[in-house]
Amino acid sequence: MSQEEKYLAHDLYKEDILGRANVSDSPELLAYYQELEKYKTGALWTIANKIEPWQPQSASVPVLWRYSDLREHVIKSADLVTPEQAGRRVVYLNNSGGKGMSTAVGLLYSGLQTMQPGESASAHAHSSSALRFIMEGRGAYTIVDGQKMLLEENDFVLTPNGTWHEHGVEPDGSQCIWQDGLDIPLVNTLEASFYKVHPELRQAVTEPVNSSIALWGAPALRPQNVGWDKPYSPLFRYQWGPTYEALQRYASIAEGSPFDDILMHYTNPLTGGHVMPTLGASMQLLRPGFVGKAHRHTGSFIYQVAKGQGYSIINGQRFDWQKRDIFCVPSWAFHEHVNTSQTEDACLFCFNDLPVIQALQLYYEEALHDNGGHQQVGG
Ligand code: 1HN
Repeated sequence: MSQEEKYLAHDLYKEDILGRANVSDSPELLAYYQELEKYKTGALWTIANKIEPWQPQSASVPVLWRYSDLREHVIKSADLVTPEQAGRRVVYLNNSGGKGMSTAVGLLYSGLQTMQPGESASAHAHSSSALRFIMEGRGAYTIVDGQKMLLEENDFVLTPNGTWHEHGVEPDGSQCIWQDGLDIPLVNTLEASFYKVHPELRQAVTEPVNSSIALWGAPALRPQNVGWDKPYSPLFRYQWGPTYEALQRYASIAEGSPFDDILMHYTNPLTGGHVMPTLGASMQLLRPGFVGKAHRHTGSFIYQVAKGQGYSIINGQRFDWQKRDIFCVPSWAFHEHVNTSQTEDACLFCFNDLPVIQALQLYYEEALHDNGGHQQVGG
């Protein structure tokens, strides 16, 4: 039996505290603890069971953020503050389990940002990595290290750590809304955050518009004599059209995963690996009538419904979703997805901390075996 299987086979709910801390308080011990506190120390056995849980204990809870609830509030923010005042005009997702860290789930941040035609927000750079998923509106653009790219619905866009980035909406566009995803809680937890504002507030566009797609966006083709030595993908914009086509082609020949049906990861075209060192992302297609089985794994996941409707059961709670709704799956939470339409595909965009989890050898996964592989709702 591998070490991983041993962990997973362990009966986690057995009242077996043999080998774990089990010390009752006594006046003598309490005095001893107070004594230790004076020297900024403590007795490990008073906290050991808490800091060494049997299995991952997420501080986050499963949440569904309905777009029908959020949209009007996001739009209203444009009447209340300007991008100049706010820096970024964003309504962030606050997972009540996140305890003051402004996390959407685990160590991931997310928010909904809006900009109006003709507005632009100043350029800045930070050690957090960021991504965007475009929800609605015409004419949005992002400039990343001198590369301007135009953004359309369901496009997925990178702003890797350390890059100068700014956003705006062309004067002839419409009010735009997109989802931001960042690793800020992770970088802050690692106490490694730097942030700077561009000395000229706006950066010059030094490359042709959409140049990262022209260079790196062709399937399985690599431009000659173009170098790239950064630790993140040279492709900054992943367009919806080719992504959806790729999923449909894959679906036409594959049985799919019993948990995720047809899932593809956005990759760095040079390495085939994750798009950025700390953030990964995927798009999955649930074919009409797909009923997924339940599994759980480590890592934190934020989903946005890019197309269709259905529901997910997360740790025994059912969340019905439709296009533009956002939901999270905390680490080690059982989850299963269902496309309730018998005729239309459902597509789920997802971003996650898998690059970190995998790099640290912390990925574990298991299927639910009881009850035909499905959770009991409310259980
Ligand atoms: C940021 O840089 C953006 O560039 C959005 O649009 C949200 C939240 C926290 C820190 C930096 C952006 C952010 C952010």
